[in-house]
Amino acid sequence: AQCAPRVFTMLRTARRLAGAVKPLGNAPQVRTFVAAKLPDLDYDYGALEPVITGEIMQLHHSKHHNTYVNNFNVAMEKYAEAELKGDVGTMISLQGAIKFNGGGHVNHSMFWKNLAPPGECEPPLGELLSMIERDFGSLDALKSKFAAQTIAVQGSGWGWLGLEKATGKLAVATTANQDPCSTTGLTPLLGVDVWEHAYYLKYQVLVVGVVGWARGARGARGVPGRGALARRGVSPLPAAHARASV
Ligand code: MN3
Repeated sequence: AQCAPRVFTMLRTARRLAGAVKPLGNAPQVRTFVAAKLPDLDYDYGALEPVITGEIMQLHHSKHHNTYVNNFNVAMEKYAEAELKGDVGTMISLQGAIKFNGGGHVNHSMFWKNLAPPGECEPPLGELLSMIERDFGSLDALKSKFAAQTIAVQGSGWGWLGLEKATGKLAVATTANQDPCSTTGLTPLLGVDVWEHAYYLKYQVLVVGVVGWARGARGARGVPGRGALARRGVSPLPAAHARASV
């Protein structure tokens, strides 16, 4: 019974992801959706070197992320067919694939925005820095907490810095597999991929350094206030490196 609300949330998320589900014409109502697409990166594959190699970036984006996108679209098409037929058994059986691949798509779409070339990274400033200092003590304390919790993820998953809407506080969280940050109740600000494919064998240990905050993303008016942060679903605001060390 506990799973039910999650499933519905997941399906709503999946539908949002896939675009509006629009009835076509009058009757019969045919549901369709706009297929998810692999987003372009804001930088070249090699732009994050020497922190992350161009080869890893290319594989991770063009192969792994693209696979999540394709599998998500296939699952959503099957789901729409099953829904039309009232085939509840099939609809239920597809939910795992929708959650995994839809989550993979959402998570990676944000991850690319969280990364920036080394020369374009700056520490957080303004209200965001104030919030970090208020909620964690200091930026270094946030980095330590983030690294400790993220490295402790068993198997594969994600580390998150998110905003707790009810309290307006920042918090660190982790999720397993490709579960999106939204499953923790936090609005994601920054996510770090803790899947082996994110750094491959070249990097034996992932040391999470929440390093940079993209200069360009902060905009002319500086760091957005708490309200602006809270309204962001997938925020391009903070950019971080998952700094990998050999
Ligand atoms: Mn990945």
